[in-house]
Amino acid sequence: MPSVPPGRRVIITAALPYANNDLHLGHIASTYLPPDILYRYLQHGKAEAIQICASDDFGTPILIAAEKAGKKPEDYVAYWRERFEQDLSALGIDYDLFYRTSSEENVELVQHFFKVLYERGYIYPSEVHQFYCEIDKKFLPDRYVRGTCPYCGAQDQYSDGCESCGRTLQPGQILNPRCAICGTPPITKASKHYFFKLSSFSTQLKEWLESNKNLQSDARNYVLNWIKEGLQDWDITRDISWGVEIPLEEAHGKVLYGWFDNHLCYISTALKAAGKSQGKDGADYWNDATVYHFIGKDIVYHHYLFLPSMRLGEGRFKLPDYIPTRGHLLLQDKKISKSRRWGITIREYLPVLPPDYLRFYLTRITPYAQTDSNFDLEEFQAKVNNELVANIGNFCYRSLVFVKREYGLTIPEPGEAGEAEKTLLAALKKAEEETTRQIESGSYDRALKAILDFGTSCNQYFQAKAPWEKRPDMATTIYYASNCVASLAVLLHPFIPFGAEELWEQLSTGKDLSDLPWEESKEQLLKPGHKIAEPKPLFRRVEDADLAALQRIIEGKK
Ligand code: B3M
Ligand code: ZN
Repeated sequence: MPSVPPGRRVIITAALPYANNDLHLGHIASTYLPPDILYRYLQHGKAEAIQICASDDFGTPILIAAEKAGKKPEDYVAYWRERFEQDLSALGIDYDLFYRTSSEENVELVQHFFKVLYERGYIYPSEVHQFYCEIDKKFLPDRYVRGTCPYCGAQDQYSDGCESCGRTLQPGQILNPRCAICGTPPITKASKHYFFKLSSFSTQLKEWLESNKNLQSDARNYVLNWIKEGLQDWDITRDISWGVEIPLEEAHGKVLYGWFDNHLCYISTALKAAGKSQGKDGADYWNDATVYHFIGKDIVYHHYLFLPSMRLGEGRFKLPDYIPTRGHLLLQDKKISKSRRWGITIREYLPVLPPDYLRFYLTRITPYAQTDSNFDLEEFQAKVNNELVANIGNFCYRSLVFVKREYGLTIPEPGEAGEAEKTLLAALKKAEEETTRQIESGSYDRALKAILDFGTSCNQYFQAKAPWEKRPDMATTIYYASNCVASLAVLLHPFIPFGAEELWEQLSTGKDLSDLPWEESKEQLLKPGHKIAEPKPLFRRVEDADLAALQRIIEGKK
């Protein structure tokens, strides 16, 4: 690791995937790829950074799915957690720790939060009426009840939301309720539940939202509106067996709602990854860091209101500095949805094309905003072929082939830099500065664009200097061109790590790419006399047959 500026520590988290489904392209675009770009960039000597994630293990949908699969919930979630790690790692997204909300450490932290909030009066009990099945002898929260949507009349919807019209339903609102396990109509029965007083944090939340200038303004504004309309207290209890047990004698058999425990897993996992306790050293570690929580726009409510309120109530762990929030990814202009059988999972994508192509295209089309992006197969092919393969790939390969053919794989001694070289070096300096500026401000799409523009300058230089004509300054041309290749490897590393590392290998510097300080990307990294390895083409084109394969994946689900 290159040395980092003193005191710059960064904790990066990505929203925790529910342990009951494979990750698809949409998850990657909004939630898992952006933090990885930041993480990889910071590792080039910019900060001491850790990146963590975890499986979101608890909740009614997961318990039901486990029951259906005939598995114990513990085994069921372990299966998915392993798949997440495999899929993410295959895309080059690795974590200091990929943990789980059901970990011992998280349960400990969650119960501690409950106790403190309860003692301080931020959690209070209240009697509620719940669906109960007399056949199964069970309370039936959320997805345990199906019925007719009171808004649009769609049948066979879960009691917490309608998949047909997209509305959220409150307990008791569903019409013609039936138990999802046995099909009989449930009765209602009283149960003691615990509520979190979200309303008492309105003023503090408002102050934080207004003073934290790092938050995106679109999210900030509509969260401020929710506060203006008045915040509802949250029912944080579930009458099921799978969850963090409520640490009170009289609450025996009840567990906490998943959204009470899951975001605390950011803290418990980061502390575990850093080897800190949940006591003072852990709190100091957390509070000394710049904290990023990357999310998709559908969980804004939880991250801008629920999460900060709980932290404010407990008081020891600071609020996030950044909550980078991105919109949905559409696929061929349609919403990705498992129930509507529309989408491509990572597992389905990977046998077809390299991970870098997906990273490249998703970064290109995903802005730092809540607007939705669209994965368009033809645009994907065109962007990869024109911008990555033709622009970047060809320039690198052509330059290194000259080093091989004309100089026996040895970087030649350059002559004096002329106008063309000065223009090229100015373009490189600009690219490094612009990429840095855009990454630091969250716009990874623009950062990548700045590198591509530099790639265009490199190609123009090469064309203009026409080394194949063997002019007297050919050595100068090849020296500067191959040094630009080295710079590109560093600059592209956060975005397309596989290609960047392969390129770096070809340059045979003997150093780890991640060990290179970021700023050095604007220097001449290859000295005259340095010997490179055998050049190879970095990328292959996306063929029509590849698109057809992706198309078949989509069609195959219908
Ligand atoms: N498990 C996934 C979602 O709602 C949810 C995120 C938890 S982050 C603490 O998209
Ligand atoms: Zn409906």
